[in-house]
Amino acid sequence: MSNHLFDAIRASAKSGDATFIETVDGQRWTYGDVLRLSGQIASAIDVLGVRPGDRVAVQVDKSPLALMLYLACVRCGAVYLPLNTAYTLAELDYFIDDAEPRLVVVSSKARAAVETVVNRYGALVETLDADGAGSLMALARDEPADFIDAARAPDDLAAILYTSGTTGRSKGAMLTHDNLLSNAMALRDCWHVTTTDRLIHALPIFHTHGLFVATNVTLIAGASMFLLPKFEPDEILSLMPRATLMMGVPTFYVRLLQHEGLNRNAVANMRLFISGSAPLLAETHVAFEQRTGHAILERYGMTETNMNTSNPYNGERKPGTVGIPLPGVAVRVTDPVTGETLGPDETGMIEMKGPNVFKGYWRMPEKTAAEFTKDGYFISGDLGKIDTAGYVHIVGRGKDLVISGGYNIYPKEVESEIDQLDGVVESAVIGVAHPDFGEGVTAIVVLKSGATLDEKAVLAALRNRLARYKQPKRVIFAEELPRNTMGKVQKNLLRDQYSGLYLHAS
Ligand code: MLC
Ligand code: AMP
Repeated sequence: MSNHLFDAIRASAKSGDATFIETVDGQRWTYGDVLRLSGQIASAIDVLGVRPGDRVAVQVDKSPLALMLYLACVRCGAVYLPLNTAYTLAELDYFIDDAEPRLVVVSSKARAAVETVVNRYGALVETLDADGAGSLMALARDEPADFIDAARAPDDLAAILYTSGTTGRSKGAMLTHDNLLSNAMALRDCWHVTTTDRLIHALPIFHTHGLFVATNVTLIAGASMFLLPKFEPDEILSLMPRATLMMGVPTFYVRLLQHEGLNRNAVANMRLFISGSAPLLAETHVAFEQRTGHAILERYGMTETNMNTSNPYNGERKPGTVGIPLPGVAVRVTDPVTGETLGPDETGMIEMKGPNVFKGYWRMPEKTAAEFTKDGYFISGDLGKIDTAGYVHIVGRGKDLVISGGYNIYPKEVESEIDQLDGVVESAVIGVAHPDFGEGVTAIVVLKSGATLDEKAVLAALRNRLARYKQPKRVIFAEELPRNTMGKVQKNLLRDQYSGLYLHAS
């Protein structure tokens, strides 16, 4: 029987002895381990009653076994649903309610609290810790490794990744086996990734970047990686002499540039540095090239579409652009009002179509239909242009979204929480230029007369409601919010007014 994504991964794991992962404490996980452990975990999940098409929600710390769990889900036909470890119980509740997973896997320390939420929905709860402790591996260890993979066609779901909504609640982007496989193969070829490559993997594994771009490309190329629990500049510099490749969000590069150890000597063994998930400032690109001799390769993607464009491996990597469409992916810029396709250098809505583009939002057919054009292009919400050489430039966003350190924050979600607080009339949440995170989440709040709320009190009230990265870095009080004649809050004026707020932050 054929399992579209895993068959391809299996084919790349030609030598069982080849390394897939090395951890910072020197432990090595081979491709043979990948087949064995993912098979045992798939058997355990099967015994628990998870059937093809069932969702498996996972909120665990980053570890090699967490990746084996992802692969086990692919093998048994389950739909993998990774959740940011920073999500609070209030946030988790929504995802479990919406996705109705059969199984929820969390860390041992979170089990009791998570069960208070999950028990309401009748899902099973198992635990997995970074060191392999927990109930899931206790079950898996006694299972056979030669699991027979569930048959999965290219169009079957492999994963659901939630992306917050600009209006209303988060939407689950449904990604198929072929969305993931076609994109991993395109990126492997575009970036010339081979078995001799070793990737520095310091990204979280609950988003497209760390899970699909970094991990799937490594697997499909039969390459290896250093799997780090988190971004740590000292550690990354110490690994560079044994690595060839790094993928990161712009904050990684900003922070590496602040490290005095970053120089040509330190990167002598490195072949390629890749950036994405948020805009890389041209000045960061230039500074990095001056210090290291490496032109960072910037690419552009989204949860819904995987990767769409990339600067070339050979050829000019233009700072401030996200490169040209990947093979098989069509990208165009249209007039946001008429929908007409625009010519070179004209700014409009970026739209894309191809095998990378998702199947739709989980149980939201109307929202799905609204995000596609009649001729099947996905409307990205990003504004940009394509220059005469075919390079895509992202010049802004048509959607109200803040990107902080590569994480998306939808202002509406934060505003709704603030507006519920006693004493608040209304609020506007904006992204303000931040030297470390790219944009800093900033709340402008209007209080009722006589209300005594201060910045500390607002932040304290949000602590258990929103993941830490969504919480404002600053809360500013104003008499009123600027509005246009239609009554719409003019966030552009607020962004201008507070543009210098974080200038001296680090
Ligand atoms: C952490 N904090 C953040 C934050 N990350 N605040 C805002 N934005 C962020 N991204 C909080 C911490 O909780 C902490 O709060 C304080 O800010 C400072 O933390 P830190 O120690 O400096 O943060 P650190 O752990 O080093 O994390 C920063 C980071 C991390 C940039 C390394 O956020 C990261 O790995 N980002 C990558 C996100 C990513 O993978 N995105 C891809 C999405 S996929 P306190 O209160 O404790 O001080 C996608 C599609 C595509 O977009 O194209 O790829
Ligand atoms: P997410 O929903 O987390 O997948 O984030 C996707 C969004 O991140 C895109 O719609 C863009 O706005 C942004 N993004 C991703 N890569 C880049 C990039 N290289 N430059 C600018 N913005 C980017």
